[in-house]
Amino acid sequence: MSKTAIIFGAGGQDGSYLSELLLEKEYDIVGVSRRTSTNNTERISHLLDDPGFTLVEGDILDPSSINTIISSYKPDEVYNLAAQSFVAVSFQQPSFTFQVDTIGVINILESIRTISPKTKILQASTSEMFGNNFTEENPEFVPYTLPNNGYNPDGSKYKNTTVKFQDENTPFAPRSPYAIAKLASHHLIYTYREAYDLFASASIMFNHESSRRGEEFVTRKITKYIGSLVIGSHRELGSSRDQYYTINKDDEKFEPLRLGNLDAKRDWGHAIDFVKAMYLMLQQDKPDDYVICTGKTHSIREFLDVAFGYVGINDWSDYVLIDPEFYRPAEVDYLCGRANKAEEKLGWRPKITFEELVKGMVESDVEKYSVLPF
Ligand code: NAP
Ligand code: G4F
Repeated sequence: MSKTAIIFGAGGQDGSYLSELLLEKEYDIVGVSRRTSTNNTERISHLLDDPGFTLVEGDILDPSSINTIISSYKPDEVYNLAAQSFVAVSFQQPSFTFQVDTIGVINILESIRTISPKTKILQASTSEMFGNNFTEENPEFVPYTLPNNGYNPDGSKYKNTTVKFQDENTPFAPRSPYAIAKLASHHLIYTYREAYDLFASASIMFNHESSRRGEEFVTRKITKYIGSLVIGSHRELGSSRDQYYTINKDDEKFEPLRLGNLDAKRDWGHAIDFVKAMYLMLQQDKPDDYVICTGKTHSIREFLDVAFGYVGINDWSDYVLIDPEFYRPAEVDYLCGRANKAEEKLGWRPKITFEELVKGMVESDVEKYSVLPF
């Protein structure tokens, strides 16, 4: 018999990929999306006619709508991906962020506890909960943490180097209303697991992106901008990559790309890999929390290098303007996860590399936003 899963936030980036994954696994999916006056189901429009996918309206701020959905379907699994997920907005709308990212989670947990206690739930937690904390290790003592087992190409050992990472044992130190609200729900998941024996797990996810990423996040903001710079491609000529795209050099036509802090570092993976981890977490015998990440970190500058480089622009400084408007009141400077537990217990490893991620996003936005169709 096929399993039933409810996905809150089905219309978001992750919700759309998770829906595709669970459909492949022959689940019956109930995708929950809140009512808005404009279309918020664009990312799942290709799934709406699938007999395995049912779209229902519901808002996690409204307990009665959640109760109705949970009692109608008594699902095997619930994935709560619904959130006000933009850190910058959480500084401007802290109360709303708390409502959705904490009270919304209480509403779902209470509904499961009282109506369908055998339902398993996955909560989307975040690496933002670590703030500026990290764990530091000297690889001389833990040589497997560095490439080549901790040896230099000449056979000598790495010396006086420490590796900095976040894993399940790194203490939390949230630095935004978003991170605090998510940390409260993270603790709620643990509390409901302990107090009521619910199968409640949390994926502590580092940044993950895709061509479906919201356009306000820095990666997509950059690739969308690059897409709009391109006015043609020479795909059919089989040219090398730096001759492949024609860039609009008409300065008057294009505003610069306004960005904030370019020195922050993020561990960026692909959403397709991350939704597999979410699924695996609910297939385990016991509920637990897992860090989900790639283990590699890059600054915004490095993202710019690779993304602009992909369309043949090796110096992006003429295109980018630092605008303090995009600085955050408090920044998270360095995120680089270590997913050893997920690898050991779930058999999960990300497959898509940073370079493949950036390439896919640039190509998709060139198709979407380039000035001339080709
Ligand atoms: P996203 O694209 O912003 O999707 C969030 C979804 O939640 C949207 O479909 C949104 O609907 C929905 N939603 C918001 N408020 C709601 C409400 N009150 N009731 C019902 N639905 C509501 O986020 P994502 O990137 O897919 O991330 C999925 C989850 O993982 C989020 O919880 C996020 O905080 C967490 N997370 C993401 C990352 C990442 O790097 N992507 C990393 C760590 C954790 P609308 O379209 O109507 O707004
Ligand atoms: O792309 P961002 O907005 O993502 P951020 O803040 O890391 O949050 C994302 O990842 C979290 C996991 O760690 C999720 F929980 C959360 O839901 C979301 O998906 O910003 C990334 C970095 C920041 O350091 C920011 O200050 O990019 C920097 N940045 C520099 N200029 C900018 C900009 N960010 C945005 N959005 N826009 C800018 O112009």
